[in-house]
Amino acid sequence: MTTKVTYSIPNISCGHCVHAIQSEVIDLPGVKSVKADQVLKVATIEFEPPASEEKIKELLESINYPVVG
Ligand SMILES: [Cu+2]
Repeated sequence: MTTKVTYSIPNISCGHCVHAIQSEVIDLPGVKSVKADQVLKVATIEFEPPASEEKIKELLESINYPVVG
């Protein structure tokens, strides 16, 4: 089952952030798509196991883009 979640990531400030998030998160096993938006400061991520919300949040925090909310 694929899950699609939009995360609020206030640290997104420019195109570099968008690229960094998209290229890092897509490498997580189970992640199907990643679309970050520098205006809305969100990332919409589609994933299935073994990826999980917890693993995605841990990864984002480790690259200095913590999820808020
Ligand atoms: Cu940036």
